[in-house]
Amino acid sequence: MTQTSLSPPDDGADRAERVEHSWALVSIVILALLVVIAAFAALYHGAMPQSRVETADPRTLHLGGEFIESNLGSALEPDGTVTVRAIGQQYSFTPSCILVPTNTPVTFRATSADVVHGFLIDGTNINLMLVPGYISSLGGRFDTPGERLMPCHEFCSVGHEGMWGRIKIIDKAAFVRMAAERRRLSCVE
Ligand SMILES: [Cu+2]
Repeated sequence: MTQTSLSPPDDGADRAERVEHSWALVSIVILALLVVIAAFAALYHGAMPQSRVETADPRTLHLGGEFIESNLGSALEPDGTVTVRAIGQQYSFTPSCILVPTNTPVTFRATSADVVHGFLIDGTNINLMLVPGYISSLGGRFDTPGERLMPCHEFCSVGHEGMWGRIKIIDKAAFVRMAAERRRLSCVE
């Protein structure tokens, strides 16, 4: 008997183990990459987990709180940014014309008073779903003055096709002058 015939037959077990280790390593690298992406999104973009979800009772929006009618429209904050509050309902937005300044960080906060609506500003990546019971929020910035359309892009029943709003972007100095006179601004005539 020779030495080689005494060793166990080569059934590929070693090779299979090596392959398994390689695949395990690939999975670990993917997991590590996802952790890095999540950490980057959380720290750099200020993304929050779903547990931070903000709610607003659609039955009492008109009675008080953030989305009462007198609080809708554009507000200049003490830090120089602008907050826009709006409501979508069958089949219009309130306010139906939103006024924002150029070159200013703008935060949109909106909700729905009835069914799901869409909040989309044409030609930008501002695109929200307005879900009754929840507050949708997104930041944006506008470089040039002008006017943009804001169609509801979630089918919300028979009058959906007539549900349009407008965004009017005006010079920052003019906006600041108007904000000194009125607490909430809009371009509704
Ligand atoms: Cu709608």
